[in-house]
Amino acid sequence: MSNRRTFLQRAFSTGAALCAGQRLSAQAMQMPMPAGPGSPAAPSKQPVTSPSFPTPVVTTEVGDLSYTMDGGAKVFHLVAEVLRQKIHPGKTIDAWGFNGSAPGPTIQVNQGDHVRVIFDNHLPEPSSIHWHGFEDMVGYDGMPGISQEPVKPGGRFVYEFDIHQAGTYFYHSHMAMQEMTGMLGGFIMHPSTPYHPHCDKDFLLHLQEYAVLPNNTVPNTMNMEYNWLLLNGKAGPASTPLIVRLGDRVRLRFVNLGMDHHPMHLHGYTFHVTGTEGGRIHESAWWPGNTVLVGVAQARDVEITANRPGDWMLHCHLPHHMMNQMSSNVGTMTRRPGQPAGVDMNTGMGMLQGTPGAPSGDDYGTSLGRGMGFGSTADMETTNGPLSGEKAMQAMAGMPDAGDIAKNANAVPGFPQDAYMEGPAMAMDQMVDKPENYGLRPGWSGFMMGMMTFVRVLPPDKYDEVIARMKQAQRPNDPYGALLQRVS
Ligand SMILES: [Cu+2]
Repeated sequence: MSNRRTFLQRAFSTGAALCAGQRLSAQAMQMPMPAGPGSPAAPSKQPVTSPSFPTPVVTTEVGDLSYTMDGGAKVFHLVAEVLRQKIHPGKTIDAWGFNGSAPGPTIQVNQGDHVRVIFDNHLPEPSSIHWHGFEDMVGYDGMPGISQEPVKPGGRFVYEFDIHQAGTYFYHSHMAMQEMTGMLGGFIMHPSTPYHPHCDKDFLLHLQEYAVLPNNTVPNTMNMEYNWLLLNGKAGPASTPLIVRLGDRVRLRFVNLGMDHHPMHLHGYTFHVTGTEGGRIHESAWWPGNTVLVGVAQARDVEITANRPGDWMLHCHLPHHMMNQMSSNVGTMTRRPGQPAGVDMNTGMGMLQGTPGAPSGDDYGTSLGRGMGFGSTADMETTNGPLSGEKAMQAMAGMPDAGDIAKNANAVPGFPQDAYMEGPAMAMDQMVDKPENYGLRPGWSGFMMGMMTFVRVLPPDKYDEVIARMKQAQRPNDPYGALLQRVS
């Protein structure tokens, strides 16, 4: 898991860790990494990893960026770098992000703080960081070639802010393609006068999409057909549920720095939209809903009182954003008896001769790449996926079996509607096991994909059990850490 590395890197923001980070990136790029000229070094004091806020914001998967104090300034050390990240049990990608993760770790400060961000560029090309929505000096706006020199590979730039705003803000590379491969992160400004009513839980969710075709690991930033939809860098069911105690008041902060707009839908509740990327909305202007459209470059804060127990789904409601590894198919969606499995590019798609009926014809298109590597590859009736196999079904407790498919399913135009699957989706409860999933209905993971997770509103006994397991896990730099410290 890349998280392990993330945790280790984030555990230190001292000079030693800086050297280690430079070594890593230098190896990856096979080039020397000069130190940035004319910039202050990171203060070598103890990092503050769990600052005190009335309600700390939890960013599942990525956690927070620690800081050190230098006089009255909170000093954050933000490192842009290339990284590998597991976004799903079956998919690891090469992303660009910050301090070991994409999105980068969340920065949390208080209104009134003086903040310094030391930005080091460990990418193989220039970059700079834009502080989205900050009302501050243009010199720190992060526009490469406009407000500052682009930060060259191995270079450094130091940003300074007096935080007078409050709300859900974010940072990102202002090189558009860098942003699309993961270079973004949250920046929470806690208000000096706490919001009313008080929220017991506060979560930040980055809405992201990547186009990473099968057998590829590098997000194609020019492709506009996205097939991986993520919350905080994970696709369902690998996303981490939001753990809430029955009765808690809960704030969800959605941040969208992608190419698509996302209508985020919460089951079982009517929420109120209480904030935007411009900060808090006056209570008289809150509006109710159960779906909030989070447009590109926008933030939306919503709040509920979690008074209805259950594992409630929270997801983008665009149908294609509730799936994983979507990719355009050719031909009909299922094979018929007599069609071979696993035909080559030419026969299947007619890449060269264009026959028969190819590239998008019904004759062979659906066989393309679908050979499972065992048994006869001809005359098999719809055994494309592993799900028709008895053994596969036995391994997935709680999943419906192949008997759920009508006998004549293959004669029905349009079957199946889950591309590459001829039956229910695959459950992988064990592969995505974590304390936050404890007690979910067996087989749940077969029904959760893409930009999707749960708000788990747990009665006290179940809540205590899950929290105990989360504590027991003792995960280094646990994104839930600040919250776990507060609950007995
Ligand atoms: Cu969406």
